[in-house]
Amino acid sequence: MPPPTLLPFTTPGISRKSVNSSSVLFNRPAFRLTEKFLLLLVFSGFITLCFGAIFFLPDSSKLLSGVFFHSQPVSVSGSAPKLDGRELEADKLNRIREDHEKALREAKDTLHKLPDEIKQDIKEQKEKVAQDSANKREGAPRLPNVVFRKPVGAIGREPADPETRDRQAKIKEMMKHAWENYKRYAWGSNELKPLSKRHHSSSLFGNFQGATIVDALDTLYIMGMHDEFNEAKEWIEKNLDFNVHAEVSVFEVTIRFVGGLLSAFYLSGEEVFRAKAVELGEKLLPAFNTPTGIPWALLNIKSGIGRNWPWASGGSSILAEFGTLHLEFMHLSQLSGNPVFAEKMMNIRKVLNRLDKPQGLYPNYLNPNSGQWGQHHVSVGGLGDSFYEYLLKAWLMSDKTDEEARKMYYDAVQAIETHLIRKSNGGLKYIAEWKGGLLEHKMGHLTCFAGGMFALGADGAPEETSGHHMELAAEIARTCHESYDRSATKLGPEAFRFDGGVEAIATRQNEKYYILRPEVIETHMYMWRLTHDPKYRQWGWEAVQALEKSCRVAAGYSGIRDVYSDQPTHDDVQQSFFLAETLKYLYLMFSDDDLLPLDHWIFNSEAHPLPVIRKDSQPVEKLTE
Ligand code: DMJ
Repeated sequence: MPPPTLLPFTTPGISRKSVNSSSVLFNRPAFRLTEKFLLLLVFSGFITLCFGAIFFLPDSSKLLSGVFFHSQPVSVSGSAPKLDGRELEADKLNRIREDHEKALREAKDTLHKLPDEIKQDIKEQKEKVAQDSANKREGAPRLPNVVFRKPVGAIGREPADPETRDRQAKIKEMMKHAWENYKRYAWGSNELKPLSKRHHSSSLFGNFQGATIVDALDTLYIMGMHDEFNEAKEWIEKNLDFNVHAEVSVFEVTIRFVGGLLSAFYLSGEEVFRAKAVELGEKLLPAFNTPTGIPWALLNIKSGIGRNWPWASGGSSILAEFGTLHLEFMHLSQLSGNPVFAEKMMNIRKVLNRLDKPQGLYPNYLNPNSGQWGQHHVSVGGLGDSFYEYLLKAWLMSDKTDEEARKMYYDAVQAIETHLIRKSNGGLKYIAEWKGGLLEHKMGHLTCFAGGMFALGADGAPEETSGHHMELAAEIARTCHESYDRSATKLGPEAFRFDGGVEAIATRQNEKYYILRPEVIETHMYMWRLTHDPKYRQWGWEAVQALEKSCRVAAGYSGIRDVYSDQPTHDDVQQSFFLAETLKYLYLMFSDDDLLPLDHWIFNSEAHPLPVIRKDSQPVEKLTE
């Protein structure tokens, strides 16, 4: 047998450095068992002596802090006098005493608290821990803590009046029909084809999935459809993925996905919605990498490369698209603590304010490279609409502090009234479109949102014009109702005209369709809330009956191709905005005013409610480590 070596053979993966000295010592043949035992006794005696000495020292606190924790004396300012040994010791003892006293005080406070307050404290602590761990999840953005406050008017009561109650219940049943069929036939995809009973994909969302789920979240919540809300949340947690090769519409993704997620967060306080909204917001930021900061319309989410719609005048960005991000982006800054989102918005403002406006009007096209207007087309409908809406709502959402937005809104309305608003021979007021100085006497279904906007803005209108704004709102609401009432289906066309002897009627075949759009109902909802004139509820109810008659099919709701036909054919698409907007506005119309009260919530362009950011609010704490 070979004699044992001083160093044992190393095994693979164990370096020489890792071989510990005791194995060296105890493998030497020179030590027998008794000698090893003696050595052990000596060692342990020595160690006991050392530790004993520590405990018998006079000031153990000094030793612990000075030796183990290496604490330095804290100086309040650079000029503080240096403390000698005794003073240092006293200083430390003082601090220990203060800590003890503080702990005692907190314990006393806790004892004085009511059980509910203690429960609330525990809940807040738990939420903080959950939030910290959610923040640390891989891939999730690092987010500061937010103080989540119980949302105002997120849950409504049943209306007292039996007829209103029944009507509200009917609208909830419509939501169930739309949701359950989407779930059965198109779950996880963007939209439902209710006749083909399969999914519908739209290029607006690229490879993003689940548009209907995200768009419907807040409607499910306010209708008290909690099981459905939770299954939607679960899908979002597991499947909503923005790491895909996808060219998306920056505007559509912002109003539907970011807006839907933000509202779901503000209503439910569920952290997943905030994290997803901010993650998506960050992915949209490369769209602003243009010479002017006016964002591209389309963005490849993976590569960060943007471009504009090929049909848009000379490579321009669209007013209603880059002008309809403000509400969501302000809230992204609010919830992430990152000012970059708000900065992008204020830059858009700056570019717009530097430009001359023809007759005070904003053309629909703006080139993001040159910062110059494209074609001088002006519209309060498609391509322009929600830009004006967001000026007013930016002011309202800022707790009426954003004076610049306020001025821009009322100035724009004045120019619109002077140059675009006309009255038909039959006495209907309408908003025409303006093309290089010439009026086109057509009004889009999209333009009908303006009635609600004028009503919402009436209260803050300058120089006692609030009555005038309200009248204008009522006239637009009436005209838009006429466009419904003059059709066979009692639903309105995509666009209606006031020329060639007609009023409020579509004359072109390709303008006769109705795709479940909300704008007319949206205006009726605002008019009801702000005037309580029962005719608006009546008009809303007529729309419910018309939807049931012409758009409801066995597997959901579909748009129709011709509102003037007794037996319209279906387009086979259940748009996500039908669940986000049309059904939500109808439900609100048949609810009490304290469900999502208008002085607290601002609806984004997709009807997703966002809270007013109060002057004194401080929702984000410092970043958690
Ligand atoms: C919605 O997606 C939004 O309201 C948008 O601002 C314009 N149109 C559709 C619904 O018609």
